[in-house]
Amino acid sequence: MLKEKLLELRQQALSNIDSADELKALQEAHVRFLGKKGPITEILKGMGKLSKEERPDVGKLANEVRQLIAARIEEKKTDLEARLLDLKLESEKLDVTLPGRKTVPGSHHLLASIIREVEDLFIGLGFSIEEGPEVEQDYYNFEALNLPKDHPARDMQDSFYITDDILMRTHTSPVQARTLEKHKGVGPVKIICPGKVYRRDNDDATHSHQFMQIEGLYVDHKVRLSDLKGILTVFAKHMFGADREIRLRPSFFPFTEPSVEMDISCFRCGGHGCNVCKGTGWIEILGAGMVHPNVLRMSGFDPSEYTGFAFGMGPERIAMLKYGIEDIRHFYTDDIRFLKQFYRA
Ligand code: 2NL
Repeated sequence: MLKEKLLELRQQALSNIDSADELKALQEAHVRFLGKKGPITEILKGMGKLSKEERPDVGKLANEVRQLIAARIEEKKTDLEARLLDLKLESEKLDVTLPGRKTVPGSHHLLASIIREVEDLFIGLGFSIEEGPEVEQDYYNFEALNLPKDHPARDMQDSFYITDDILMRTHTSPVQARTLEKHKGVGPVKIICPGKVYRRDNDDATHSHQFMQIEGLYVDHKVRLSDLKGILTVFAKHMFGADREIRLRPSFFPFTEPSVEMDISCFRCGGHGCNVCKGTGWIEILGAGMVHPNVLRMSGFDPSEYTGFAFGMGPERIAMLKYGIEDIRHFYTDDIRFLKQFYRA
């Protein structure tokens, strides 16, 4: 009886082990057949109840069956482990001879390129770059620039106010006022201030509530309008071609006196008249002037000792003219199809 049971157990166990395709199934077979509560252990425990004749045969067979099952489990385990390792190696195979993934290098934004181009020129002319806060005090944004409290440019309608006397700067001029103040009445001050500025505008093809400005300032003994004219001529030729001419027209800014508007001869038609210059032969580029004595005085410079010129331009306008861009919003919506056209521009 017991012998038959053992032979049957052996049969069951071996077929169980053979069909196991996971280590877990082998473990289960081990517990089930050879565990402390398993059938073979039970038989071996019950040996004492057997007759002397039966005992050696059953004992021998039980031990043989146990050893056979244990050996088969061990064998199958080695086998399974090898197969699992093969699968893992296969799935993690790495072909080091494949070509690498292509990464597309980035490029400066067109406006950054324009600003750098202007900066490079003016650094070459002895100017240095100054930066300042975009969240600015009313004093530096307006007061110090000869824009008194009742000036229309200070209208809530045109500026983003944070508090009654703090706002998003509406131009980069406050950086220049701060720099003048820092120099404590001693020149020269020769700077370029590029940066973001903010105005309350409804965005359209020609308006953006945030845009860029580049301003320049040169304050020293005996700086004259002819110095401004010379510097602007160099600038016009550098940015728009060596055969550009400039002209200055009278204008008005609260912080300069006299004030001028600078035009360049049309880079498209050379001055004969075309659709770029709207038939006039001239294109308006920037505003400028001699620093107002009030501005010098408020920043600690003596206007009887020092004079200076200043100018301000919009990099967007320069880029739009140069590349025929028809909508200012292209600069700020980051459509890759737009940006890609100026790759390394
Ligand atoms: C324009 C005109 C201008 C200035 C900016 C300036 C700054 C100081 C003193 C005097 Cl601290 N002037 N800046 C002067 C004239 C014109 O910008 O149309 N910009 C786009």
